[in-house]
Amino acid sequence: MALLSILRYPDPRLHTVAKPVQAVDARIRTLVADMLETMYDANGIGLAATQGDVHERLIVIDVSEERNAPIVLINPEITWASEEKQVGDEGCLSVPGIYDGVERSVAVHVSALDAEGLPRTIEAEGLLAVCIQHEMDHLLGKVFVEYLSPLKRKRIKTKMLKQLREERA
Ligand code: K1U
Ligand code: ZN
Repeated sequence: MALLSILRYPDPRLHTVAKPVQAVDARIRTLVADMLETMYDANGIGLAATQGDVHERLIVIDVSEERNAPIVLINPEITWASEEKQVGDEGCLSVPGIYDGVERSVAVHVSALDAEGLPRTIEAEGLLAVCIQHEMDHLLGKVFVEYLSPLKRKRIKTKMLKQLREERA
């Protein structure tokens, strides 16, 4: 297994639209293992393949306290989203240190393939529903800061570029 390097906002590659996974084969199973390892190592509750610069429709999630309940969603599609919405604070491993409120559906239904390539459906609410919507946005090339005001986004971009410059100095 290997840790993936997580793309940092405002890297333009984060805006790539992911393509469907063609076959759940050994390459995809290795990618799933690497994404889970990377998510746990970074203390995240989710990770989209996009963040690892792999532009295929694959996300991993674990919202459990014990960090022992991984969810793998390949070619996920939201089949239903509640009209009821709620604003909650979100973070992103690609935008470290930034947390802000985003409005999301309170509940979603998702269909996908699991790590074995078998179809599965999930009826999610609460943090899991929020995380699924956040990760699926990544697959569409959208980062949560794009829901914020242009002024906030500009400030975040400046802060991220400064952080990157300092890390490289
Ligand atoms: O996509 C990612 O970068 C992962 C992201 C997922 C996420 C967190 C919070 C709301 C929606 C989606 C993270 O895991 S950020 C990590 C983090 O600090 C966090 C962990 C648990 C709850 C809230 C934030
Ligand atoms: Zn994110």
